[in-house]
Amino acid sequence: MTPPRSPETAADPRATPEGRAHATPGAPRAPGAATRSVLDEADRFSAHNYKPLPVVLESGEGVWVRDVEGRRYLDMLAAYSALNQGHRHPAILEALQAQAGRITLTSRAFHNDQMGPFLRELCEATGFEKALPMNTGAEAVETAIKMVRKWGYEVKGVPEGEAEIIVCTGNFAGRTTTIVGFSSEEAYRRGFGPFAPGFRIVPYGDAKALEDAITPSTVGFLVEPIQGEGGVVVPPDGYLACTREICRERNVAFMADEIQTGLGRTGRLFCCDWEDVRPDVLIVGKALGGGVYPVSAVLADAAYMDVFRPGDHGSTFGGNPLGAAVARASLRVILEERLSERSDELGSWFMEELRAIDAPHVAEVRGKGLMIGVVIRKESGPARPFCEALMDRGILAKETHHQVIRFAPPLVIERNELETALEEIAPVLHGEGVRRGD
Ligand code: IF1
Repeated sequence: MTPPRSPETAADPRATPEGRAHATPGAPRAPGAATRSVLDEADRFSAHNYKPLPVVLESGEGVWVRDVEGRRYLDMLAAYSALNQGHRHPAILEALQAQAGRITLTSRAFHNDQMGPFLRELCEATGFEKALPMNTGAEAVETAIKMVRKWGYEVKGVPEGEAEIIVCTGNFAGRTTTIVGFSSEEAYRRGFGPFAPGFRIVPYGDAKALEDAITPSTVGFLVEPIQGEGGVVVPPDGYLACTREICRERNVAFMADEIQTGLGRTGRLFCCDWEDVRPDVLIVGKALGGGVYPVSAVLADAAYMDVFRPGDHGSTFGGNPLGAAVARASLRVILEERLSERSDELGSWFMEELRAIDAPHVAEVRGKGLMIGVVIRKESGPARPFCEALMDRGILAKETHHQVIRFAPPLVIERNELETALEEIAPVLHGEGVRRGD
């Protein structure tokens, strides 16, 4: 792949002449000495809770990253949609640096001059009356669970301690023990019990199953509009609108986890917008922090949010001025650079191009906007070796759920960069350089 000469490449003598991560695609590339030493260090000192691709990144700009060997890669994962604005967006870095020069953390024992404007802008952008700022996605999901349970007891009249929240098979909402407790994935649960009660699992995409599962104790339905970790699973058309109506009829809070699908990823500001669905509770994170700082939030109208009283809930860093300043810039970039529209236009075109490859190893190409999953046929083996072959060709992507290659680049990507990506993706989907049986 000969990526366009960016100022960074031109200025950087280490860029390999052809810009490709590997001169001869397909030949397995042994990690260089610099890579090897970092991998060994991580192996020795880090918990082994991940199996990353054997690439060590040291710099990034926009959609391009560079490893410690000087090789350039196109980032087609965007930190699982936390980098919708691309690596080191100048406006976001500027906000970070300017706020770092003023004040970074106050705790919520005092006010600061960034949180109020941040939450106002976030409420204006999403159409909700109130927001509660947190840090990670899991913390925001836990916050939403606490809010909806308390709403159930104080407003809906569910007997204390009996609240139930319905979730879906294939859900992924974070790694805390409450959240993995309602995962349908054994690998996320094994060894971490006992788990919190009060959750019920129904098949994803089946509105009738939800309707049948609701009881007088049901206070909420927590759902991802598209399941990311579940394998980029798009529910049937109308599923969100139908389940939203069921929740309205049964006085159950419709809680949309848009931590990954939100902020432009699927071609609308929020994935729920595709079906004109306004959730009762909107959970956001990842790209809200612009790829430089963890920022998440729960949005809802006062009817829900006002169940929180001073001292009920919080966190050391939630609503801190540095994160708030970064989030204000991150949101501004998404809106002003029309990232949702870009995701829609480029994503539709890119998905069609991926389908047109018509590769023997591909069972399906699915997704919305620039949230795309390429499903590898079972008989072709797992998706991981395909991701390793893509890495050898300068494309960074990651498998999810064994068979799916996830393509979710920063939404600032240009069409010509996707065209160069396709030049490398096509041969790999035809099996070139894919080492099976590893
Ligand atoms: C990991 C997965 C993606 C999320 C949704 C809440 C959270 C996530 C829909 C929690 C986080 C991350 C977590 C990260 C990898 C990544 C991931 F593969 F794990 F499942 F994106 F699909 N809701 N997803 O996707 O947000 O607490 O992480 O800020 O844990 O490996 P978080």
